[in-house]
Amino acid sequence: MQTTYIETQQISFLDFKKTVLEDYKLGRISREMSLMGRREVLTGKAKFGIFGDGKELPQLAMAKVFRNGDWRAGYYRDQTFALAIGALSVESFYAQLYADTSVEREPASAGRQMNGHFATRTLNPDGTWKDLTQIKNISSDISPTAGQMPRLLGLALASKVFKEVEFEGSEKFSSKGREVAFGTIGDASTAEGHFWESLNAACALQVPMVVSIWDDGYGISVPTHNQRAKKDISEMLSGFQRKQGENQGCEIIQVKAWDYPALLDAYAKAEDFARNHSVPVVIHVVEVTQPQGHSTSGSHERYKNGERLEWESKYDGLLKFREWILSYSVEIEGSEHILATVEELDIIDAEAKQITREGQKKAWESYQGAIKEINAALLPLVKDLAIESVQVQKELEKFEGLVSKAKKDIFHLARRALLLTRSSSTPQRVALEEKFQALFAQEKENYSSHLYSQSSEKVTEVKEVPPVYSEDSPEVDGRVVVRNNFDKIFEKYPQTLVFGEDAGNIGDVNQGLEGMQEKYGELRVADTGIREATILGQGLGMAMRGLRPIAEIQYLDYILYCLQGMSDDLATVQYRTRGGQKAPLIIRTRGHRLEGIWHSGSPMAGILNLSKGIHVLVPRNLTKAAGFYNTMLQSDEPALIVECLNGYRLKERQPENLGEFTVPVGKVETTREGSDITLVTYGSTWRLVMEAAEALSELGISAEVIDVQSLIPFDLSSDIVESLKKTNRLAVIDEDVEGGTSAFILQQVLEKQKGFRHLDSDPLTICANDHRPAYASDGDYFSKPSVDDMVEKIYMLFHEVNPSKYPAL
Ligand SMILES: Cc1ncc(C[n+]2csc(CCOP(=O)(O)OP(=O)(O)O)c2C)c(N)n1
Ligand SMILES: [Mg+2]
Repeated sequence: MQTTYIETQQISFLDFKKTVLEDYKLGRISREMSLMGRREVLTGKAKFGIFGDGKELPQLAMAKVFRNGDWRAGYYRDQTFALAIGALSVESFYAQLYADTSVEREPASAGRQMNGHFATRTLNPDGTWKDLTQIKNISSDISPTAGQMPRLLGLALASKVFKEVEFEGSEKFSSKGREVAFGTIGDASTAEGHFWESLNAACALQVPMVVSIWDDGYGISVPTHNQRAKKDISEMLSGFQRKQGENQGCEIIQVKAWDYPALLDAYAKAEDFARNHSVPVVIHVVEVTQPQGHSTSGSHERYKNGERLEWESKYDGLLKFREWILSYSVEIEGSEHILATVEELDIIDAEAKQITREGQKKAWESYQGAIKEINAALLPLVKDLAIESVQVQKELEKFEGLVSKAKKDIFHLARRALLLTRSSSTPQRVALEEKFQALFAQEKENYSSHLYSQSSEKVTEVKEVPPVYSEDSPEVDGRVVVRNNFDKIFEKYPQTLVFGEDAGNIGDVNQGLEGMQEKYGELRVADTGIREATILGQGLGMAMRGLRPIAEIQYLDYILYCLQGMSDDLATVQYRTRGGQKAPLIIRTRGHRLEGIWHSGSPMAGILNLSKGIHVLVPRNLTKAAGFYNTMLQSDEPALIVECLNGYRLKERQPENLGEFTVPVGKVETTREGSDITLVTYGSTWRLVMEAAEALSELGISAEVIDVQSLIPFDLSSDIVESLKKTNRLAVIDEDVEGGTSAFILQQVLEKQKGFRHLDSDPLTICANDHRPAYASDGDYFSKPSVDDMVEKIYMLFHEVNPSKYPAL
């Protein structure tokens, strides 16, 4: 038996005994939480439960080496770890199981996430950063399996960056890069590409990352030998093993989930590799059990045979731990010392049960208490109304017949009562209406706040600083404007760094970063492998740790590789923690029309729809793009900035105040005034629309052109409808497919801004064909809206209105 860790601790026997028994107790509490958790779901008090039973021991060992300032990116099995580092209590565990919306009682997600989705709050209530070096940090979990891995890479890489980068306030984020990022993943989830991509990148970058694989042999019902090339993931990973003298690869440690001393040893070794040598480590924890099966959704007896079930009960980690404690004895100065007797452990077991029961009861009472408060506020008012309405009385009876009452039931009752008494204006109804509105607004906040930042650094608070031009402002290629602006950015903000495929040495494929690596070094201006999902994760993790990364995705067409992470992880960071965490990552990419199927796509609607929570900015030229970077760097929010792929060689006047001027988000720009029709567009198509407007003017049609610039947020001051009030006609021109971004723009303008009230003609959309854009200039002409298409379609709108003035084409 390996006992190196224990031996090297050089603590007194009494302290050792205390630690072991505390671990045993915490393990037992965690197990009771799982057992009782399942019962809470099966008796209908909670909707769904997923627990960490069987995984207690390795998590206790992991917690031992997890220090203040460290980070975890893991998944739903880690309740024991979260308990052990003080990020979870019995009460907060059950508060999450019940979906309690109180931040105090359920700090991980305020009731927004299923149970088992852990997080610590890295932000103060006003959205400013806490001192992250003084706390143990859990980046908020997400449900998509392996989705935590790209973020883990970024969390680990940040330590490496902080070894060299310092800036005002950086001491709140890192103690000179000494922090380790710990990851956890299930065995079956190692079949996901994200796992391999992240591990590959970590091994290439040599980051302080320790990934634990909880190998319980199953992914829900599917045994892992059906999921992988080889049954043994350690064997598969052996090619990643670091070789003596090489600065690549990782260490792989295999350890049994029920072997307490070996686990302590494994984690101590792993910590040393990662913290002291910046070497990534995989800990393959084998012989893990799952006493209650996967989740409350099913029973594992359906897919595990008798032999497996018997083995699992024999090799239960806590049972083995108990056996080990009871068998441990050591001779000190002639007398034998033991850790505990059976009776002592039985007492601990009973205490664990008691503590769990009490915590669960308290959590339930608090959760119910909040609902009862709403009931107490609304029910008497509904009862008052029931006196004047038989129908309300009936609704009330239905409500009172419900076995359990959730918030939605009382709100439904109040809304029904208000609806049924709509023609009454008695003081009773007024009282109910007022109370209902106030409480409903509170619940809206509970369930819908923090999709975007609510801090004083939210992007809409950034001051607009127009670009300044002088007579000497040079006309340069667009790429030079953005490059020179990046130069100012890197100078001004030491916490910024950019990375992507070809972003370093050659200064990106369009030289928008030319010379920046030479000037700012390979850490801040870096090349990466071709691995968009982890480029995104790299940025996300670093942004969570106070850096200001700019993750470059080489072309918009390839953003689909990281759209999962954008959508599931980045876009939801603030929302899923109810403002407890943030990741102000900027994603830089270039796209829209150029050449060929995968170099001129503009799938903006797909991106928009999947990324609510991330600002989506579509500047028409590189000066505007530069201004957006300057804006976003002053805010604490994430954004996607799509540069125009065909704009790098077009001439632009370079502003004098590079690095300073800002382009406000959510503000449209009218780039041509007109009186007959409003043409709304964005990005690369804008130049063609301007050409079309010129051609239309020759046909006697005066077109106003509006560049949206910012799709999310969209026209915050409703300027487009103001234009419609004047022109009474609307065309949206967009190189996305039909019903794509143009549909979004129409919904915003017609419905939200009530633009339909001002239209004298049908609204028109001019979009790309549904197929991908064909190659070369002719492919573009026939696939995307051309100036000819625009002129003809818009002209025909006027023909419909006045055929004699505008004869048919
Ligand atoms: C991307 C994705 N696919 C499918 C699921 C549904 N799902 C949830 S857990 C799970 C099994 C995961 O097994 P494993 O990684 O071994 O972890 P374990 O639950 O065994 O600890 C699956 C398929 C998911 N959450 N995410
Ligand atoms: Mg598994």
